[in-house]
Amino acid sequence: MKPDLFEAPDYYNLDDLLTDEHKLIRDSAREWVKKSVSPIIEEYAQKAEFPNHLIKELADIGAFGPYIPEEYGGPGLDQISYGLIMQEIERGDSGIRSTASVQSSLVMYPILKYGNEEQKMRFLPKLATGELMGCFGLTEPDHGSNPGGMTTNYKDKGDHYLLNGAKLWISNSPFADIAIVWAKNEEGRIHGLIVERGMEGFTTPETHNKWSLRASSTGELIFNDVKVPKENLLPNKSGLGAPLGCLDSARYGIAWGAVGAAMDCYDTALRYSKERVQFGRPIGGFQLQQKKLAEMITEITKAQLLAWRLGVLKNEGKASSAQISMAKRNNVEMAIKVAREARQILGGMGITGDYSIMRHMMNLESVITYEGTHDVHLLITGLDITGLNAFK
Ligand code: TGC
Ligand code: FAD
Repeated sequence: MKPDLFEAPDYYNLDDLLTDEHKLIRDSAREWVKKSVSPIIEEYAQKAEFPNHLIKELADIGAFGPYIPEEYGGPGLDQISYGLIMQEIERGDSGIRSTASVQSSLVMYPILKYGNEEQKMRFLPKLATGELMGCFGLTEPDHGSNPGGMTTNYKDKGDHYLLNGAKLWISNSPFADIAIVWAKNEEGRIHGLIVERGMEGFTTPETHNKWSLRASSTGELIFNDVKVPKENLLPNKSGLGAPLGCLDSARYGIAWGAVGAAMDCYDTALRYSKERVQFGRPIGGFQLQQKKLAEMITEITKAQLLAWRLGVLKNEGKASSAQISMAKRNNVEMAIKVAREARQILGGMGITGDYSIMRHMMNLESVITYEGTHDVHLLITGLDITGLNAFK
């Protein structure tokens, strides 16, 4: 891959909206991506392997649970800091951002919000340092967009719970030490359980043959009469709203992350358009290429503003689930469109691994599907504005 010459586009001076602390956090994540992600990511994506050696470094830049309070081992940052870290990591690769999102919003968040004090003290500090890695099991082979239909279940056996079922498409499952698993009890009520690697009957086979998110490890979670200690049940929230609450946090991070991927594609295409000469002049001088670039920076700027405003609402505790859905949907679609246009500007070179664009484009095909598909988020907006539920 070519050297990383990334210069972040900031067409509307959005830096003026950030505090010095935000900029410091953002810049250190940006530098880390340049130093540690860009030089190796193409190779890992090509061989379809997660770069495990980045785990400790991700923890060091505060990417695991940025908003987790210091008393539980987190850095206690605000939501805009969390968003900026996700933006910078996804500027490098969506798969690396996935690992950070899952650890932060889908593993640490449910333990923080729904766990008891003992669970928080036992797991959160080690998750913050990457000593423990986690995954989140909601999706099942027959229940993706409709997780409420899940069949994974547990029975009360007196001194333990007995867990059975299967989860599919689980980021980080092949190497995770713990899994937050959503399962129904005998009354059909959904609860979260902390399932630990090594429990008998629990396996995590890897999913191969992905054309997307290749530097992220994806797999299954299979539970065959797994005895889960009673103290591993998350006691403080039940029902589908519990896992969906975690998704709100992760979807928020994706709204920022997708902007990072788009910024990288735009910056690469802009630089290329000024250097590549055809018909005796840089292709950036042709109106058709300028149209692409001008539309890209316009859409990126709008998405940056949406993410920032959502961050302010999150900090104030006022962001609704539907607002988060709108930002996730808009910003991921924007990023895919930017990636497709940027790839064309590079002509044939755009399909090679010498540049990041094709990898981003392929990655974003997962990002537009996971954490609620593009269609599902549209229907959430539809429900919010009409009051009429298209899912029922
Ligand atoms: P519905 O009847 O609407 O709601 C059930 C209960 O949940 C509450 N609720 C929410 N709570 C918090 N946050 C949200 N976003 C919420 N949305 C709904 C709701 O108030 C209700 O509470 P209660 O107390 O009345 O019971 O549920 P439904 O069955 O009709 O489904 C609604 C729908 C389709 C929107 C929802 O199921 C959905 O979002 N489906 C998409 C599934 C999804 O996003 N899966 C993601 C899996 S994890 C993943 O992809 C990780 S990838 C990570 C990575 O690698 O980065
Ligand atoms: P389906 O739900 O079968 O949807 C198929 C199509 O039907 C979609 O286009 C969808 O929009 C459409 N559709 C469905 N319902 C409706 C409707 N009511 N109206 C209109 N159209 C509809 N899950 C986890 O739990 N944990 C993870 O860590 C995780 N990581 C993932 C990593 C990757 C790389 C991928 C690809 C997925 C991951 N997922 C994870 C699963 C992801 O959340 C699901 O793929 C997603 O929710 C969609 O479910 P599905 O694939 O079963 O598609």
